[in-house]
Amino acid sequence: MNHAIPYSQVTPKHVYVNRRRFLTGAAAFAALAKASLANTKLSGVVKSAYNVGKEKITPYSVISGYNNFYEFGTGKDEPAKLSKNFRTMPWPVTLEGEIAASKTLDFDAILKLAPLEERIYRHRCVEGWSIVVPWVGFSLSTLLKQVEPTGQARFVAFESFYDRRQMISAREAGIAFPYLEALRLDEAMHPLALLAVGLYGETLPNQNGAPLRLVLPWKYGFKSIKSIVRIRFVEQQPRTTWQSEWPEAYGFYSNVNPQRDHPGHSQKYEFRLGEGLFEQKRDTLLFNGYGSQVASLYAGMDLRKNY
Ligand SMILES: Nc1nc2c(c(=O)[nH]1)N[C@H]1C(S)=C(S)[C@@H](COP(=O)(O)O)O[C@H]1N2
Ligand SMILES: [Mo]
Repeated sequence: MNHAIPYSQVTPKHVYVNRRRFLTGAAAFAALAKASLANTKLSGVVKSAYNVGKEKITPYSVISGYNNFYEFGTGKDEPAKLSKNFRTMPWPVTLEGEIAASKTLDFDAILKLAPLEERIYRHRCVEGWSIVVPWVGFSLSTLLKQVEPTGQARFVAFESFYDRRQMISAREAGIAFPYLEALRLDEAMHPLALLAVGLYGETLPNQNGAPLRLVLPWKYGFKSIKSIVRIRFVEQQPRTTWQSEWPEAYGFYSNVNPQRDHPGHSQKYEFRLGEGLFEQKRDTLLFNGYGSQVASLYAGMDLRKNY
């Protein structure tokens, strides 16, 4: 476990110091004026048992500079630039559907539901790159337990925020908005499924899905939906964005599986970003290496059919 590595060891010192902003004085005023709490230090973050082993944490500049967030552009460098003025305050999240009573919680209330944990997770994008991220958050189950599902609830559907005035059009992005994702209820309740509110000890940068997003480290990156505003408990398996766009390439489960290739990308290998000239080609692992924790969710299922 390498959670004790100080960030100052993985980020050049000047970057590390400059990024620090505290919610006091001028910074608080600036945050309010921007209507965003991005890059604000999170206090009381505790260590978690859910950490990858000896792998190096990817530098902050890579995690926050090379993104997929189509609502803010399809180029990897675009989300960081185009999301600068994204308004994430206030941020109500609605839970609805097959539950005893709908409930809306603001981001501030969600932050107080449980102690914030740092969890260092591997992330594998279907495009063939991977990163190691020190997320901050708590299990998604903590939020889902705020409501009482009915006997019909079998899946949980997630919807991202979408506002044409702040984001690009579906036509420009080439996919429909709002971005939709979904999980089986038992997957959503698995403790590894993370509701992330920060990284590197601070609130999420807008480009990484501020103010809150999912992180499902055993699945391909696109399942980890960003900037969530609606969570719906349903009986039938919901349609998801990428499955609707290209069903042969993107299945409902999308568990990382080196034996099941995407038509356009091999899933056998990956390149770890941020390793400079010596970026290593690595073998991709089944369930992205989280099999001992999650494989039982899929016992008896043919993983090549249920991709
Ligand atoms: N709303 C929304 N969520 C999204 C995406 C997106 O385009 N829109 N891209 C997905 C993809 S393909 C990946 S790899 C991850 C990237 O997360 P990161 O930029 O924080 O590394 O976000 C996922 N969540
Ligand atoms: Mo991705």
